Amino acid sequence: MTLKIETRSGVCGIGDATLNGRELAVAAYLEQHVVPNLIGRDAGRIEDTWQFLYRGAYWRRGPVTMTAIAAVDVALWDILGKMAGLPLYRLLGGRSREGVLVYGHANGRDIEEASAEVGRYLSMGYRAVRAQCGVPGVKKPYGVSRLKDAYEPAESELPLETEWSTPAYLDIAPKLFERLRADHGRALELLHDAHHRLTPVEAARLARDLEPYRLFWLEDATPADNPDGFELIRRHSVTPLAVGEVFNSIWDCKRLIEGRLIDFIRSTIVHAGGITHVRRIADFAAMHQVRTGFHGATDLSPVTMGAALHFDTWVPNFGIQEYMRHSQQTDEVFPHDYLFRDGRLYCGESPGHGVTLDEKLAERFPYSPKQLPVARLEDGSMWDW
Ligand code: GCO
Ligand code: MG
Repeated sequence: MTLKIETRSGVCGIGDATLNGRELAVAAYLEQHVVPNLIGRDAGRIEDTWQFLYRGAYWRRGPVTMTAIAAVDVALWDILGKMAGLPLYRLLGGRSREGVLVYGHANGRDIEEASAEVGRYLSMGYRAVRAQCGVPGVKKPYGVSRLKDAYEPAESELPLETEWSTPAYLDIAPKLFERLRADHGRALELLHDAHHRLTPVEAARLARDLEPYRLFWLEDATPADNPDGFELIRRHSVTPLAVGEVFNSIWDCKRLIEGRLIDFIRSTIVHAGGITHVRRIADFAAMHQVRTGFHGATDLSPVTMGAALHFDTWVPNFGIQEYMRHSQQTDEVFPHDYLFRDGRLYCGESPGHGVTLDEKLAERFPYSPKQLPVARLEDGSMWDW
């Protein structure tokens, strides 16, 4: 879902509005409730427009609202860059680093295959890799996909039913990382995503069991709806923790950050109110030694990737950026100037965020609704996917 804003003088900016599996809700929010408020406004009043859309709606926060606001915000920053003739990172305050460390996803049906995939990522030049593997006895566990470069978990019109077994997972996950360190050494950065499936005490146990393998981070170890759970994990382990891809506001992050209950904040531009809001989250995080680690699965569009890379190039407390490769079709619909070299991404120098939209080509790919899977325990109980 992409929003295009055009000024009276003919300058265009684009913003990503993709909320995977709930796309049309954001489209309706934009079309019916936001766009009519934008007509005739000064495109340069980015902060005021943000406050207008946030405070002015009376109903605050939530993924639909904050994704819609993000789309407007990013399109306005893009316009500002084009008007100033400057790349976005320069508007934010200029370069803090040359390139942005990224991680890709290696996954396999078993440990053997996952380790071979990590090797493949290393040979592509990655210095950091997220690793996931199949769980014995579990059909369609999280993170194991047929696609090896992109990652598109929303596969069917109605949610795919998948299975989950926490005991089997807690047994295999440390074995995976033991093997990866044995096969690939200590220099590589390794990451892992538990995708919200553990209780706090189970998460504490996993974080402790993974300590010998020095993870860069363990992500979404337990659902963050209740941030208190992270205190329990912290009491038992020094494995760094990352949280926040499903957050949409600084208020979701506040307790975790100020309590130093996490090490990396994952909330990214498209789902957390755009550059204007994520900048506040990053500054707040910096005060508590928490670094950024933006979500960057392929179900976030190249527009978000472009904007995120400018942000990552500027933000002082940068940690890492997730980077999965979009399909060739997606790359053609969204021409962009960022590039990957030796494990890092480099944003370009074109004005704005450097990503454009080929509207003619986009017409060739009509919307086909897909929802994310759901997960159930062996006895049929609904679980977190
Ligand atoms: C990640 C994420 C994604 C999400 C997906 C949801 O860490 O990359 O967990 O894979 O599951 O983006 O749409
Ligand atoms: Mg994740």
